[in-house]
Formats: sequence, structure tokens, C-alpha cells
Amino acid sequence: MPDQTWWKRGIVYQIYPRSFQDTNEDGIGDLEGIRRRLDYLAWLGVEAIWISPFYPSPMADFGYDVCDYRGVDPMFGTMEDFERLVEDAHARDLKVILDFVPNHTSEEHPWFQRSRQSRDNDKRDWYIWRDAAPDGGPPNNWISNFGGSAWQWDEATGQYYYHAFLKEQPDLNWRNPEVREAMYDAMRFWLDRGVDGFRVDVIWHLIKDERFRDNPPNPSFQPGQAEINRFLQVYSADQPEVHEVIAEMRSVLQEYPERVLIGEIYLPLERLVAYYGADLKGAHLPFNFQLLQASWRAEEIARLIVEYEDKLPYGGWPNWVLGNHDQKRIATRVGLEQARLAGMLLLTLRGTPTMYYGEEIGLGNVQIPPEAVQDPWEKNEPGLGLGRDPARTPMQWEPTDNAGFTGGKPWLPLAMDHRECNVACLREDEHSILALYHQLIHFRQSHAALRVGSFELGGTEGNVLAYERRHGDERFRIALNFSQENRSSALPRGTKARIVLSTALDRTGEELDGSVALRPNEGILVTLGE
Ligand code: TEU
Ligand code: CA
Repeated sequence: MPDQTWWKRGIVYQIYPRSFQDTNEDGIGDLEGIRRRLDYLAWLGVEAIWISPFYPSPMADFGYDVCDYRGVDPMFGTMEDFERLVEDAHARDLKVILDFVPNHTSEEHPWFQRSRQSRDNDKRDWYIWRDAAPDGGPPNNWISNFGGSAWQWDEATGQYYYHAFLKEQPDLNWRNPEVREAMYDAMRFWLDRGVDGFRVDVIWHLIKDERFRDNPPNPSFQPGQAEINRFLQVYSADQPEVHEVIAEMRSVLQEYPERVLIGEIYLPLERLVAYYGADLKGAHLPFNFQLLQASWRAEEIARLIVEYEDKLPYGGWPNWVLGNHDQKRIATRVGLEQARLAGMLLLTLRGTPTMYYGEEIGLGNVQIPPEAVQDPWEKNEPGLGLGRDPARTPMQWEPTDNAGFTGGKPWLPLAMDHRECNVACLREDEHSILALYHQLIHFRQSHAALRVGSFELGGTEGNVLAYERRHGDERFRIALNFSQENRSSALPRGTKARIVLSTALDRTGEELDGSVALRPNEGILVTLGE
């Protein structure tokens, strides 16, 4: 077995803690709930869990507005709950990755409370304060990601402060060395408690243009899009100095063995790969979100895989994502049949896969009635379909009321089909999507060619994506039928070929000769040679 560190070898599973498992009947998931589901996660075969924020927060953005970087919000439990969770996870060989939110705090963070009091207090420069433009308007044209100006007027001191997200989320000034040190200490606080790494929120936003120049208009902006798209984010994010900051963060992690730094970055590929850092001293895994936007066709997917492999810096480790708490769920984006194919793709590509809870049961977006909307983005820019609640609904565990998620009233509604689509029922069904995920994960974990082997593109003919993974004597061929037609995919001649898995889970062991027949939407994993 090649010697690979855990975050290269294994699968990361994202948990949105509000929605995973409630244990005190308040309708909101909690840390104890995650702990009680660790056996399930170990059964599934993932390597690590990444938990979205559970720090004390007024929850304006559901925890991405932190008011204490060293605590647990009572809604999610206590520090003892957290310690028990880490201990029990580690006992099952599961790593624990925290979501770290360094770009902004909550407006209720004591730092900001102090910062806004006067122009000359010791926390003033920890945030970004600017005078009004000559006409009294905001200092520049930057737009908040959630709509409206990114500048908020603050009466008390007669200046604007900058917020890339909600006005309740003022941006920290990462050019200030004191801010950096305070945040690195917060990271150490969790590393000292055994945390195995961080997923760093909006890492590409940390540094802004020193002169705060206006962003240029976006020529392809269309009405009906989120307001943030009005301008190109040339000056408000992705500044060259951000890489120094990330290298510093990385060196904090290097004080501890085998910790991982994952960066959340929404940028075009050329800019994204820079986040591995010079000499790979940046993020270990800058999230690769290409599959989230791709049009779901074999050629398109092949193109982006090849471009990604091509642009990866030497020694940089790839990674793949199908969904997260900000994005439409894969089962809704491509449909349930293709969601199986997507799972096979994710788990057979070269690089670390990150799964989003519920993908393994085929959970789709859930329609949220207007009166149940929670996401502030939907409230700020209603009617454009921007709200993220539909992809954040409770995990479905059992065929009971509220699917075993809560004994109370769930904070978001469950999917209509939760009596059939849940872990208990799908575990009984040997052909279910959950069975497919389980088998794929375990097969991947026991075969080095899939975990760490080479990748070679076969072709895309007839909307079938074919590729090979190899390591030593192991050789696998994957053929994914993106079309709704019967197709056939050629196999190397003169080589023994046998099906390991079909996405339909009904062809294992079938011997092949020269080609493989594919039903509509079917994906096949084939072993070649002996
Ligand atoms: O998301 C950052 C981010 O860029 C997204 O909000 C993105 O703009 C949107 O989903 C469209 O793809 C992170 C967190 O993941 C998100 O939940 C937070 O709301 C945001 O940062 C602020 O912390
Ligand atoms: Ca709870």
C-alpha cells in the first residue's frame, strides 16, 4: 500500500449540524446527535467529518457569524459534548474537521462591539472602517454577496464598515497583524483539543485591495441574477497578499502532525490552483467546485477533469465536490438516476472526495413554503431562487415521524418522501443508492488504484465518459453513461475484464469481452487483468 496521509486516502463527509440529528427535541441538530450517528458514519466508511460552524452565534447566517471562536453555542451543546464527540470519533478512526470562519465575525463579537464605539479604540483597526464618499454614499461600489451595498453606515462614529456578506457579519481587517495572531490562536485552541484540520470559510476573501478601488462592471450580468454578479470581483477578493496569510495559517497547522487545511474558494480554475501556494505551502485542498457548475454531459466533465489535472501544480493533490450547504443538491440537479452515476464519478476520480450529508440517500432539494424560509439571502433577494434552505433540510434516518431527526418540530421541513427515503429503509434494500455508496466507498478504500492511482481519460463517445485508474497491478476502467439511451463502451482487447459494480448493483461478476453494454444512466466499474 502506498504511504498516503489520511486526507489523501479517505473521504470527507460534510455535516450541517442543525440538520443532522437532534437529541433534545428543539428541532435543531446538535453535537450529541452527531456523536450518536458516528457508528453510521463508520459503517459508511468515510475518513473524516467536516462540521459546519457550531460556535456561539446569533445565527444571522446560521453560525457563519461567530461571536466567540473558542466556544460551543448552547443550541448545539457544550464543550464537554464537543470533547466527547472528538473522543468517540477518534475511537472509530474518524477525523474531525472544523469549519473556521476568519473573514468576518458576528456584529455581536466583543471585538466589533468595541471597534464600533469610537474612532480611536484599540479594536478600531481590526475591522474595515471608511469615510463616506463626498456625496455621503458608500466608499466604493462593492456589493455584498447577499445583495445591496457591502458598506454599512454606523451612526455612532460617522463611518461605514465593510461586510462582504450580511451587515451582521463585519469583515475583519487581515492586514492587521493583531487580527492574524488572534485568529491563529483560535486555531491552536481547537488543534490543542484534537481537531484534525479546518475547512476555512471564504479564504479567498481575506485580503482586499489596499486602495479599495471600484470593481469593474460585469459585462455578462443579466437581470434575475444575484446582485453580487453586477461587478467582477477584481479588487474585493483574491488579492496577491492573501497567499501570505494562507501560508501563515498553514504554518500554524504544521505545529501539529498531520492536520489538514481545506480552503473554500469559488474562482476560475487558473486562479484556484494558486491556492495550493508557492511550493505547496498554501491550502492542502483548495476546494474544487467545478462539478457544481458543469453542464452534465460526458464531454464537459471530461474537459474539466483534464484541465484540472493539467493545471494542478506538481505534487498538488486533487479533490472533488458534488454539493454543499450553499448549492442545489446533486439529486435535484441531475435527477435520481444520474445521481448514482455522479456518486460513482465522485468516488472513482483521482483525488479526495467530499460528500455532503444526504447525498448517499439521494436526498434532493426540498421546496420551502414562503412562511418557512430561514436563509437571510432568500429574504434579502426574494424570488430569484437564491435561498439555500432547500439543500439544508434534515437528514432522514427512519420511516417514522420526522424521519428520526427530531422528536420536536424540525427547523426546516423534511422531504415529502422521507418515509421511503431514509437510512433504515435504504439499508434494507440491496439495490438502493445507499447500498451503492457503501459498496463504492468500501471498494475504493481497499483498492489503492482508486485511492491514489493514476488517471487516464478513455473517451466521451456517445455521451459515455470512460477512464482508467491504475496502480501497480491494479487496473480499473470506469464507464459512465450520461445519456438516456443504451450504449456500448469499448474495453482494451486481449485483457480479461469483469464488472465490479454497476450503479444498478445487479451485474457484479459479469465477465466482459471487448466492450461493455450500458443501460441508460448506467455507470460501470470494471476490473481489468487478473
Ligand atoms: O460561502 C461563501 C460563498 O461564497 C457562498 O455564499 C456563495 O456566494 C453562494 O453560496 C453561491 O454559491 C460561505 C459559506 O459556505 C456560506 O454558508 C456562508 O453564508 C458564507 O460563506 C458567509 O460566511
Ligand atoms: Ca437540539
